Amino acid sequence: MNNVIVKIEEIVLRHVVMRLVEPFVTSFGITNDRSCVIVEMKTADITGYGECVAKSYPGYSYETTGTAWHILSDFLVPAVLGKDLTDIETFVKNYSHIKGHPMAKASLEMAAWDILGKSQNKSLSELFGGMKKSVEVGVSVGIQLSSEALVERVVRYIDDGYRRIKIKIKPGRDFLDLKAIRNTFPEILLQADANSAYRLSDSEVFLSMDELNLLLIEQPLAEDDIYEHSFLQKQIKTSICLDESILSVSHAKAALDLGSCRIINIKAPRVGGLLEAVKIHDECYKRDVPVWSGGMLETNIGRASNLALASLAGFILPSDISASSRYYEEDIAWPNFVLNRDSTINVPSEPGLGIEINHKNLDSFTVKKEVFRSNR
Ligand code: OSB
Ligand code: MG
Repeated sequence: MNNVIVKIEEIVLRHVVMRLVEPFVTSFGITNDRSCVIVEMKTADITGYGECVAKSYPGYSYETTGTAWHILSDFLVPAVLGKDLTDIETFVKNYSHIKGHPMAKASLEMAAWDILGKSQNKSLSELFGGMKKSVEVGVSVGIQLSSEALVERVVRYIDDGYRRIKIKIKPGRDFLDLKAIRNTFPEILLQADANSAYRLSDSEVFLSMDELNLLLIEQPLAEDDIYEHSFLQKQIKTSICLDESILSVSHAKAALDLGSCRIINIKAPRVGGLLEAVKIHDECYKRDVPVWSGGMLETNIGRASNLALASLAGFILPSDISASSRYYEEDIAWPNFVLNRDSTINVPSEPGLGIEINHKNLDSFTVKKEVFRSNR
């Protein structure tokens, strides 16, 4: 289908709230119910979906479900409504003058990718040039009540088939938690995520972790401390991986040039969308820097997007993309992603995101809805 002009006729925003199968505790707080904004974008023939991963509370970054709703409804949706969707580069130019708010932007872009894939009869993975049919994954384990409870939780995830464990850490719940897992599982692939809970003056605790044979330590210092991470990386043997600090390909270049990290966690929503995420992948691939896909407790919509991205060749470390059942009892889209016996999850191969909306569940989890129609 060449030169097909697909006008964006209508966009529907939904604020969705879903109960997690168990609370998720990090250094920045506890999540019981996860909020997100679901974007539904319609052309005459095709509907695409996107997920905005901003949560109800600004603990991971400044964006929230509320700010995303504001930025989408007042600025982003009006900037694209009535426009022709020809390719993603042109699509993002419609709102490139709007500063910040990467998660809001990424959700709109995700819906556009879904439409483009469906119109060209190609999966997102095919559009990106992804080679893998399945991707290696692990599980991200929240802070538990005690080290013993943590080990018990990890045992059950390992029984489920996860071969890589990431645990959340914070000051006072770090070395001993990691040591308890290492003692029980001397061989397991193990890593820690601090979500920026430490200062450079805490470097001693990270030095002590050098004996634990960790794959990586994720985002130990503040998100605006790319420079300070370079000093920490010089002091410790374990590789630092940056998450919150990397909002664009230029941040990635700066962090790698400075020696602030040796690994990058790529989350398309954190960097404004899949287009920028692929650019960061390409830059890292060129430099032989390993990347993996992070997660934001997505529904199956965002999970499909993460799997497509992680099918690219440079995603050589296990990603935070767990089976659907690790997150929600009931999801808003099919398929339910399952863990294969080799700790991998299959990449969707159907056109676009490769998912189908469960309208009954979507409606029942929606707490607010607004329809925007083009008058052009
Ligand atoms: O820092 O990687 C993170 C979840 C919410 C916010 C931040 C993070 C996370 C996770 C969960 O670690 C990963 C997942 O979706 O499985
Ligand atoms: Mg992280």
